[in-house]
Amino acid sequence: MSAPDQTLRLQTALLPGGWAEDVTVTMRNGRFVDVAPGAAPEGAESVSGIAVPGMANLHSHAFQRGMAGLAERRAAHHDSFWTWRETMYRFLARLSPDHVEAIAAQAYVEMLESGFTSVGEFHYLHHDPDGAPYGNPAEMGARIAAAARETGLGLTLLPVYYAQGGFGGAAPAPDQRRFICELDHYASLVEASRKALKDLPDARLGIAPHSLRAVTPDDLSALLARRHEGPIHIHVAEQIREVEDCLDWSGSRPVDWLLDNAPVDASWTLIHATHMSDEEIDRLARSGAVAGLCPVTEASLGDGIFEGVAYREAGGWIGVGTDSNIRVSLADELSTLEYGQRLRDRARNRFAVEPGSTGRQIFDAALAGGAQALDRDSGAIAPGHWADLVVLDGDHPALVAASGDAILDAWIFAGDKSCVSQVWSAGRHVVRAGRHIAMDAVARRYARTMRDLAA
Ligand code: NGQ
Ligand code: ZN
Repeated sequence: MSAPDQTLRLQTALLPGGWAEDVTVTMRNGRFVDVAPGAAPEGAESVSGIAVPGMANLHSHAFQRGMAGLAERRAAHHDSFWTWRETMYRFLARLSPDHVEAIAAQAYVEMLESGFTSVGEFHYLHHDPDGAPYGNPAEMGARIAAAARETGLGLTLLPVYYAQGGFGGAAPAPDQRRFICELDHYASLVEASRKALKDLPDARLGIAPHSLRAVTPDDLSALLARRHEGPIHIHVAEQIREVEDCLDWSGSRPVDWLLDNAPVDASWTLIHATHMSDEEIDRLARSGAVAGLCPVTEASLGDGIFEGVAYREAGGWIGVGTDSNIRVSLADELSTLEYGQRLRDRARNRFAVEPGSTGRQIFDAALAGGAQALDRDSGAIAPGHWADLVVLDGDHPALVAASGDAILDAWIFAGDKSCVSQVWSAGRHVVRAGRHIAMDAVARRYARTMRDLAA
């Protein structure tokens, strides 16, 4: 079934060749088919403002949006990532499929409104509260797909394989029972996940061994041997304790271990990769894999600061993700990424590898890495790509005096989601005048869900 072509006349647009005025773009079946600067055909819908490619959010745990702000109180003598994780486990213990769908829809509306047009959902909440599979092994994945469908956000679903509680085959803890799979069950979960995506034309399916803490080497090999296509995501080297435990267990640091024991290439995304030696930085950069950075969450959880300057100098790929969704904001992810480098180095404009706009260089890097990580034809306003398009309000106070790359500097460092006026994901026009078209219904259901969970 094909819809009629849609033609837009963009006032200003960031094209692969640079900034252009008066650009006509034609979208067909969700993709750009024609992009022609300078033309002004009759019947085209005129779009004022500044059009930029939509960004991939390469790492999300959507359900965690529902606990945003609830772990910001001191509980232990030494609050840490690990005590946050206990809070997170307590929160997820009660979530039903309806809860997950409602929370994911709210998170996805917020992603779109902030300028993300696709998400990599790193999805591990598979089973019911007792740890028993649902009738449909991908019941929860189907709810994620429903939230993507309702909101129009592009989805790369990454069903997670989780089997052990810690390095060396440690038994999983009781509060991890909703995640745990045997290899055969996981294979049926992946197949059921594929079915759950069948009505989403631009959806992709990948796999995600959760972390080296959660998967044995044998299981990782078996998983990779069974896989035929799609991206592979894994958490790695987020916390110092994880590096130390990995050294105790294997004699290697986590990124080294993975590079030595798995065929890491451009189809891989290593989430966080916060703690790397100089050698690991170089090796990861050369592998062609994407480092999936989640700067707002990494700051929130006290993970540490990614070695961005050295990694970028080595030619490494990066993308950004909203991870815990404590704040869902494209501008904040990119500015926090840069600010971490500045705070560490006591210097400015660290992420730019060349003289010139930091905003433009971070934005370009995250566009390319994000598209690669999600296996999504996106990241450029160009024929053949999904029509993932974000229009910024040129009259917004943060942007009003800016032109060219300075627009991106202003949006990322001085603006926020209020700069975003319109968004299309794969040709679906879901944000208009700064608001998602389903936002009222989604927000009402989210409010009911949160009150239900608080009761
Ligand atoms: C997650 N989140 O899977 O949601 C993890 C916490 C873990 C982050 N690492 C659980 N940020 O890593 O064990
Ligand atoms: Zn994560």
